[in-house]
Amino acid sequence: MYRCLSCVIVANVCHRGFIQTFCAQKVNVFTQRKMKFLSKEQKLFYDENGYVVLDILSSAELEEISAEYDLIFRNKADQNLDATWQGSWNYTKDEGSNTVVQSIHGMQMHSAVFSRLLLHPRLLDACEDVMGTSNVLLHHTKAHLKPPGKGSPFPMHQDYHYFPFKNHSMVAVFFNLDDSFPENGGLCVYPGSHKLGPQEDVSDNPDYHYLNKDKFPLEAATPLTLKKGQVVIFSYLLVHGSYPNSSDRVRRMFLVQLRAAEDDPVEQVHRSACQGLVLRGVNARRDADITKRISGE
Ligand SMILES: O=C(O)CCC(=O)C(=O)O
Repeated sequence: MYRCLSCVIVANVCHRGFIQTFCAQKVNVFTQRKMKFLSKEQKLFYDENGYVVLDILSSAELEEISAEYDLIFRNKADQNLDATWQGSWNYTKDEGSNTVVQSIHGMQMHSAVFSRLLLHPRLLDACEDVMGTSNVLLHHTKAHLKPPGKGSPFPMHQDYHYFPFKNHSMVAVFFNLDDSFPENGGLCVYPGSHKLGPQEDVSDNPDYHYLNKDKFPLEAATPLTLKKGQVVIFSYLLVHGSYPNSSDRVRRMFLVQLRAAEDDPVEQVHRSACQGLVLRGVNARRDADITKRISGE
């Protein structure tokens, strides 16, 4: 609740992170939220470019996450982990090369290290700033490990096509567990592309989504060179992809997708472990209907 000069006003958060206020005089003004973690420059950079690179983790936190990540991947090495995207974009398959990206979803179901990370106070402060809401819900998590020399690329895409929401509040929080750069399969982006809105999905495979290579060639994207431990937060509308890992170094990442409690899915797709868990604030829309207690809705 925010107080106008002389009267009590009600505050709502719009999808761009501004507080819409209505005072007794029926004045309707937008004011910037008070930042908790981001500087004004970082917030402006995010609004303009659709992503921001942040230093959030301490080296002790990074070490713990990194060791636990390796342990989980080692213990699951005999399972089916390859998540290389399918579809006609996949030039590596056409050329007969055999790339892989090992993927484990729902890392918080494997270890409490990742459950704790989801509640990291500085991380959630940063997410509040970027998302413009105090009510932050988990959508899903995943880890991608691109092995040296044969790590799969990801075609340019918007995460939107996998799980569309009405107000586009969804962000990805991409933790780089290794130094990452183009040669070891690092991330690349089209800065500002989040402002274009949803772009045409040209995939010929219903389980994968990607954009027209002529409109968004991988070669024209901006590579992000990141230090290990750095976190990139980006809008699910940002056009992004990543390079093959042709280096002699591994590229490991952990990714969390978050959304505002005030937003609604366009359709019920991409259900996953712990979806809807309240990480910050409240979910006032959550039903308490006793008949739904088993289904978990
Ligand atoms: O692991 C990567 O390099 C990119 C992953 C990605 O963009 C995605 O899964 O949406």
